[in-house]
Amino acid sequence: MRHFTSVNDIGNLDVALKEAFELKKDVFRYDALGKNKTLLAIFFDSSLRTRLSTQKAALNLGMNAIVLDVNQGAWKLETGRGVIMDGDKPEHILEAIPVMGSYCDIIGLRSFARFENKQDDYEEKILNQFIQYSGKPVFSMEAATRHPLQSFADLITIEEYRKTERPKIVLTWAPHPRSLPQAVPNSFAEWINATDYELVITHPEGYELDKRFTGKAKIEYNQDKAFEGADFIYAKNWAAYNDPNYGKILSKDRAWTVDSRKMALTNNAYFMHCLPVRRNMIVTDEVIESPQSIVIPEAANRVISAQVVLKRLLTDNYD
Ligand code: AN0
Ligand code: CP
Repeated sequence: MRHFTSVNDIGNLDVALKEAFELKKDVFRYDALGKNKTLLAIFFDSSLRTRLSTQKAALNLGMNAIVLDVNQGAWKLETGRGVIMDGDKPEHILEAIPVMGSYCDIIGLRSFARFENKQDDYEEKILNQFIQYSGKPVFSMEAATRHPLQSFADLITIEEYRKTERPKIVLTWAPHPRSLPQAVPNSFAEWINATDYELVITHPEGYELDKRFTGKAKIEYNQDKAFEGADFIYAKNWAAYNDPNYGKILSKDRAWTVDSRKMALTNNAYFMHCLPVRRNMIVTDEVIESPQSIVIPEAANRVISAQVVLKRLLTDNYD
């Protein structure tokens, strides 16, 4: 594996999951693998879990980890070529990327969709510039269209909790006051579609996701109907994808908030969310605090998904 940006880079999922569970049993087993190797984790956007779990994964493998918050203390970066740089951005990303690459062995990048230009977002312009110009293996810590470390951790968690061979997994839209990217739901759908599990996606009309990600999933506009018989409820807000509403909020309807009445329609489903979550917008206090809520073990598995990915990047590029 040279770079990690989607489920396609991880190869056979059963093998990857087996590796994850082996690592989870003994996280320090490969603590010599990363000796004298440096991870540079670059954040264009805020993070709690990704920032900590990725550093912890690197430390477990014996790596050094350095972190850059681009918008706090670094120079503001121009991204467009041909721009006359007489504004507020003193540095161009085309110099910054190879400079950052020269200080490390592996780069982790967080750069959300900007919702300014759909094509730039969906072509992963920033992530691909890092791949092209850094000279180093790059992995996504949530890019414009995907959050693969999250989805991998989600799948590890589903494997730990599922009671049936082929669980019914429901991805439900829920309301939020701000425009959020489609990366988490896109990526979740893509990873679940790589298994043979049943995936149902429910959202208000107008919130359809890109079919390249939702693939064979069933779309159900009636949330109650979608919840019937579900084994896992995965809640997430996202902004509209379809033109002319790309990046817009079409609804803040709290009738879509996940509550106990809706959870009672399920097959005693587990509740999942990638976090951070806005209580009583996405999910009620009662549901997120219930014994069926597995958001904390889900977040804990972020160390494991990051560690599998870093281990493979180290082994395939430096061993
Ligand atoms: C981000 C998102 O929805 O993509 C990060 C989630 C991991 N969430 C927020 O910005 C609240
Ligand atoms: N789930 C997740 O990626 O959280 P952070 O945005 O806090 O990293």
